[in-house]
Amino acid sequence: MKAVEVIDDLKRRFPNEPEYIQAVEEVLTTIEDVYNENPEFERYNLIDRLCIPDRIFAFRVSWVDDKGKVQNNMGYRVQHNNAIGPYKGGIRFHSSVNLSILKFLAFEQTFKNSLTTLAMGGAKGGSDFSPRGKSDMEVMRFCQAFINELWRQIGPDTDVPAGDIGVGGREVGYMYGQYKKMAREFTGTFTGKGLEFGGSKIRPEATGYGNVYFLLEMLKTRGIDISGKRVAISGSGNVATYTAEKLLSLGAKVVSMSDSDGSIYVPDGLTREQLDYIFKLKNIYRGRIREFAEEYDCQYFEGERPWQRVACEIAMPSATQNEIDGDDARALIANGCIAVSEGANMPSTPDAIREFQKARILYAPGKAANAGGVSVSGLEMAQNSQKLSWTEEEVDNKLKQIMSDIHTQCVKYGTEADGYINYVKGANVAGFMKVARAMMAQGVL
Ligand code: NDP
Ligand code: 2IT
Repeated sequence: MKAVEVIDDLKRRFPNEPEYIQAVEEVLTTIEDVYNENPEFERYNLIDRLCIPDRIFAFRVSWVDDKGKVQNNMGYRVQHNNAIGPYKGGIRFHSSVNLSILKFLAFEQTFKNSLTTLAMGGAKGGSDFSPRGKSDMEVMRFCQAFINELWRQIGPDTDVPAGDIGVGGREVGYMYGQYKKMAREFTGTFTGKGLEFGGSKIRPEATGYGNVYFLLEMLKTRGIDISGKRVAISGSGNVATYTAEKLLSLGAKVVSMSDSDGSIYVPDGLTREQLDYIFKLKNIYRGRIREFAEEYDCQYFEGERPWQRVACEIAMPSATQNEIDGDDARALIANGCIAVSEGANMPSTPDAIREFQKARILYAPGKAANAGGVSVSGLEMAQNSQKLSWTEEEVDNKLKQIMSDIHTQCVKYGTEADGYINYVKGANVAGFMKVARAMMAQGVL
């Protein structure tokens, strides 16, 4: 396999899917050597089968808004690969959602889920519906209409969706409710459910906590203590807020957060009370981060991401894809950044990744660092199958162990001759090998 040839072929076949091609390129260029050491992979044309999703569902979602007007959105589910377990991955509701973005996310999810050590295949779904500015009833009607189309394609051992951007506990609750009504079964077909109906303790916290656990493992390789370190976080949603909470409990300083309108800068670090304010602002009042700046009279950069202006030792991008470009990466490094751990999926552009690796700073890609979320989803599935629920401590301990195991895999497959740990290569090779062996064993499907 020549990575460039496969990528050129995919570009020709899917010319309008830049995010998908970007995600594939990052993986193929790092697994090329390992792939070519196994000639049987090539005989089975494994690479094509691994890059192209097993199947994609696309559908129209029609629903009625509060004014009685009929609205139409697109809905999708990309079932990428189920070689090692049922299709598994979140659902994203955001105006930017399209097939290229969902294909990149489903592709990434396949390798991420492989790294978790649990039995989960890869999938992703979503819609160009934006919950922003919609009433609760509008969100409910949309979720019900979305599931009316999708419910036949999912199930506890077939495909298990969860949250992502724009899909949190409220949306999962509405979708699960409609699924249960249509399928006439009460099973663990969604994760991220409410605690009263099968949700797991620590699932809401898991992506943010897991990212901090992974960061601690990385810092340990260089003997660096987290206490007192300044951390720039982007986003102010699920992943960002629980990342911040865990960091504060460890004595680190969270100096920035953001939303799609702008970012705040708090050089001395957020207090616990200020973080609680952000949590309420985002989850209860569904407000903007600008309101935090007004309330606490701190610096606010309208229309800007945190990276250019903030002095920090650590960056934890937790908003969206391609939110750190080459210039941002250079600014971060110049301002003293020594570690980047990705809460979001593919937040760094290829140029930014090159800068981080060239500077030899600690850099963990999302598929390793943010795998805590889907890992606790896997633990939620296990609890649902057993019809038991585990304690917070049990789940948190398992999460810590999984993040440590993912780190070990990255070190095993990613350590370079000079001792630098290339976490991108480590995560891609480890994730790929498990899926590849399972596909080989199961024949041409
Ligand atoms: P939320 O919807 O809870 O929060 C998203 C945050 O990012 C919001 O602050 C939002 O701002 C901001 N944001 C979203 N899109 C953009 C954009 N295009 N430009 C700038 N800011 C943006 O989502 P999550 O916290 O769940 O997800 C954040 C990231 O983490 C995503 O990349 C997701 O794929 C990834 N992830 C999530 C997991 C989970 O368990 N939830 C697991 C693993 C990864 P605004 O309110 O203005 O839109
Ligand atoms: O990107 C991700 O890993 C998620 N959005 C979580 C997926 C899941 O199934 O919990």
